[in-house]
Amino acid sequence: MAGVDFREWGLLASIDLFKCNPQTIRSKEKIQEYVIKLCDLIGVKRFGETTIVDFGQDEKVSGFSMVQLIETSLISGHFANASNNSYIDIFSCKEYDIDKAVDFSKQFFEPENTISHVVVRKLEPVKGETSRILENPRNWLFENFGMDKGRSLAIKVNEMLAEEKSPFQRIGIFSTPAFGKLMTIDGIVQLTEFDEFAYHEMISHPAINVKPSVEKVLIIGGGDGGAAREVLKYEQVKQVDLCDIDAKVIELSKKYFPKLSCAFKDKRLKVFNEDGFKFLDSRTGEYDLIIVDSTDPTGFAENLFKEGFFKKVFNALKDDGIFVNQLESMYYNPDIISKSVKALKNVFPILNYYYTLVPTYPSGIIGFGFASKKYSPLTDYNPKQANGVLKYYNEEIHKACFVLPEFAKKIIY
Ligand code: SPD
Repeated sequence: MAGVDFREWGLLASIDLFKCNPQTIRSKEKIQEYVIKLCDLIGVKRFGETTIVDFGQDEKVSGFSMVQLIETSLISGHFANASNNSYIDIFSCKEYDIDKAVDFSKQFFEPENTISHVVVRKLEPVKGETSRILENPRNWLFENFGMDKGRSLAIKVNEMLAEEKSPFQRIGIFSTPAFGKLMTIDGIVQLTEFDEFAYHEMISHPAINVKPSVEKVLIIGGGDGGAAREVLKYEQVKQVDLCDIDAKVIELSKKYFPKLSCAFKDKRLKVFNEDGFKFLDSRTGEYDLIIVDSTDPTGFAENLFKEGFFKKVFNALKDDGIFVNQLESMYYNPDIISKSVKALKNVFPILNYYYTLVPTYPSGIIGFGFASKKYSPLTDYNPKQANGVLKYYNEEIHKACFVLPEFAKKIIY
């Protein structure tokens, strides 16, 4: 009977080092020094001389290749002059410390980015069986939101439809067998056709169904158009300003996500490709509702989670205005949530937190801050008719989504 055997007999580390120090990778002496020091550090014995050869003059292929036999197998390396990338493989049937090898390689070649893949070789398969273990399966997209803690989200991909680098971020569009088309920003899943409704309905409808009148709305971020589509389902909404710094997101959404980007055809929508911070500077007491539909708080989005920004939002809202912002997973981001909630409470008199279920986000759950100058989402429920069918939001959800488990209450209240 085939089973799982955890006995291991060999370790292969493939270390990819991107944009290394050009002088180091072009020096035969330095590569030799690297091999000697590496072997000493991880306790493997060199067997014979190091072979280091240059692959020719043509810059496209030129660069050193290196092979060093060791008593327990071999180490090889390829150093590409055209890209300044290095690709190192260390295979040994004697165990060694992979972290030490990776850290030393980074320190020696000074790359901008590093990826390491580790393959653990195990016992031979049961006689007559061919066993194939995919350690890093191809065509899977991994959102590594905590690899160090043993967490990752994997989604199988059919093909990459687009990858664009804007001045602000890297945007990817993929087709997937399970979730339809999918958008990433800097490797973070933003939305899929399968479950975007659960996010976009919930970032929009609860606030509109609390404040008696919502005519003017500002969306910061949200360049895919999903939140705008939801807000525009209400006839009472007369104007939606959408301020997304990155025109590329809008362009790609229009091309690949027609059901999201239909909002851009609505005459009530005005688009501003500006920095949300600066945009707010010139707005006072204007909006009934401000929504921040941002990516996670890394890079320039980080400021959207801080008190200085919340003060500007407060100032741009009418006296009875409401602010809703994307506020992460109560399971995986308690620190971000508690810091932002604290800052929101310093600015707004009423603060609640609610959530929705989105299977393609880490932990399958994502929350929102509901900060308000006057109305409470719990006691001022004021239902309104939205045009078109809603797939997630209804009266029961409105009442239930603000009810939090004990551990989340401790983070928020
Ligand atoms: N962890 C990812 C959170 C992404 C939130 N924003 C998504 C944008 C969809 N309009």
